[in-house]
Amino acid sequence: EDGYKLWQRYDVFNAALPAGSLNVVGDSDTTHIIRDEFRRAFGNRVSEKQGTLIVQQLNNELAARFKLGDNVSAQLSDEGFIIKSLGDDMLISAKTDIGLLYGSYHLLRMVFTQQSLDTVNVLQNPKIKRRVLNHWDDLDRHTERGYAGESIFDWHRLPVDKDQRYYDYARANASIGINGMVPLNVNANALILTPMYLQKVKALADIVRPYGIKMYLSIKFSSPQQLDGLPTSDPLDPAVQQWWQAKAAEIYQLIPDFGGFLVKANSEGQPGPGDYDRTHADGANMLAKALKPYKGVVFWRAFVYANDAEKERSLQAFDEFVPLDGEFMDNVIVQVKNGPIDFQPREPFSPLFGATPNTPLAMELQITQEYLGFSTHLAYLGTLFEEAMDADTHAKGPGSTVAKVVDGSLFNHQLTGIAGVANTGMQRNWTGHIFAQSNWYAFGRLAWDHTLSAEHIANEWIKQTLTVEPDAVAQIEAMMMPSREYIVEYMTPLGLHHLMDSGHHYGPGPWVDNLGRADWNPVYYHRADKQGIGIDRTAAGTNAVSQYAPYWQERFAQPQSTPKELLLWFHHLPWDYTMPNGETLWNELVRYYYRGVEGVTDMQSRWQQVKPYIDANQFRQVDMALQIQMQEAKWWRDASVLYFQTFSERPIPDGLPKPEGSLDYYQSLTFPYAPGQG
Ligand code: BDP
Repeated sequence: EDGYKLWQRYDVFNAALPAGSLNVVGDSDTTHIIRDEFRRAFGNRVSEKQGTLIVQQLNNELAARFKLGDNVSAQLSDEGFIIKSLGDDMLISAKTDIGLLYGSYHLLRMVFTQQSLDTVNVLQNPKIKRRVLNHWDDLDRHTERGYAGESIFDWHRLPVDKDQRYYDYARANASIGINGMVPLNVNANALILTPMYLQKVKALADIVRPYGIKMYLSIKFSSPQQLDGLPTSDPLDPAVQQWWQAKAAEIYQLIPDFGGFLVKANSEGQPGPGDYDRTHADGANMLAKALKPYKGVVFWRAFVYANDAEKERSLQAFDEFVPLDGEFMDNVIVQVKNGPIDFQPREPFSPLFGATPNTPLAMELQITQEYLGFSTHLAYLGTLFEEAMDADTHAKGPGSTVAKVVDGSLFNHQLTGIAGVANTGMQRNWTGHIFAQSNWYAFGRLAWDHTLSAEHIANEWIKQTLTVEPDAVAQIEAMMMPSREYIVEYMTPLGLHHLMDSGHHYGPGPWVDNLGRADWNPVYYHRADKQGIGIDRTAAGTNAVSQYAPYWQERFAQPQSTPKELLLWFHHLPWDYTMPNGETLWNELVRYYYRGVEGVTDMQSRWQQVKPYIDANQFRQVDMALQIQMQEAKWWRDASVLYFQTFSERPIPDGLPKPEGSLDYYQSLTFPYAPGQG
């Protein structure tokens, strides 16, 4: 088993169709996919029951026969489904074939996670409407922040070569409810909008459509100039507006259900409306207007931070976007990273969530592990995603979670979306580390239903991917659930952040202080000195706390009431500051670094215990990755502790082994060929 089949192995155990026969009604590409999927899952195996599994769009007769109730249709969205058993028969029904497909995948999940199918009565609708993978893949197949080989999109051979991988990609996404894809990096290439490339995009769109997946494109804001020599890309210039309208018409001619544009503008060197003294709303609305006749939308990213030595970086997106609340057209959704800085192992929620009642916000999560150990560290991110969703903004009192902002329920928005930065590549197992598949899986599952727990999702994934043996499932769950926290501990404990080395972001670089911009340097974020460590974001410091609701302002104002995990995110504290358990900050900090490494030891020993239940090839791959992770966890720990010790001038607490190398040694390491660079 090389991991190619992801969580769709179907051979973890031999299951039978949960009925005597299958009747899929319909003749669309999607219903063919449904038949094919059942065949893959069960071959010719059927249960001893006599009944039939019917997969059919809803009609009155079915509703009456299966006692679905009068208003079942009103309860279902276009993507929703019901599964109901009646005697020996079972029905999967929906208003659309895509709903049938989702229902079928749900039933397969129930079978392969060994849930009881005696009496099934399920009705589900996705909570968030646009569930989109953002690939940071370039046209030359380099993947920015990709650690699983080159891009799966072979633009050179498209549109003729419709690689099987594209179909398998679509199957995997559909099985977890992902319904949108952006195949091109947000650091976009204008060429994607040329007729030649649009033909290639069309070929991909045609492949994924029957799986319920819409195509979106990242665009370069300066495309009118770059592609057609216009003198400007000013969004208020009529010729520029016309250019985009004509381009939209051209796209929809080829791809009638095209989803829309994703835009990184005036961020990290990308062009944007700011180049012409226009606002983000001016830029987004120009594109939104071009897409509007076709029901397309604009995902406009809020990941912006100017080169402004005066204003601390975490403040900037909020300050730029909150004043624009209400100015965006109704087919614009602003895409916000989960935290205020940049996908760190732990961040507080972005204060933008809850602060823009008149602007729908999509949340952007990073599935690829740019800051969490690339594809050699076992980091189950279901827990991170869950933490991000469940964070309570208190924007409208308690219970105003980020999830409710994103699913539209808090401020009553119909346009809802969530994006995950993909971790796919050409490696046989797609993600470089088998456990990294679980993060793709968790993203999809949570995007569909953010009330699912990370633990539940891990359990589902393990059973479909690795083993159903109960003891082994429990052991693997015990590896996955704390795995992200271990990484936080050996990289950035207690609210530290942005301590990675420059450019490639591989390994520790807390000492880095020489980059072109102050806020690219780790020293900007940890501010360690002889007195203490941490960045003061209270009113006495950068005052980032003021961007949160009063509930959090009060709590973040004092170290005693700040959650321990975010302590040094909000406070600069003396080395001898007394922690709740009576220890000094220095001792606690060091202990966390060591604890993270112990966590990796624990994962290693659990992995050895499950060996008899895991495919030999999968076992080996994870075993080797854990060895690398162990080396790198120690590297992070030792380099960080030695570096911070030069400020604290305090000993490593008794009982802990001394670091293996010297600080000079760690500082001398260079990695010119680290993967996935920007
Ligand atoms: C950062 C990445 C960079 C991306 C940027 C973004 O290092 O490669 O281009 O985010 O989200 O985390 O635009």
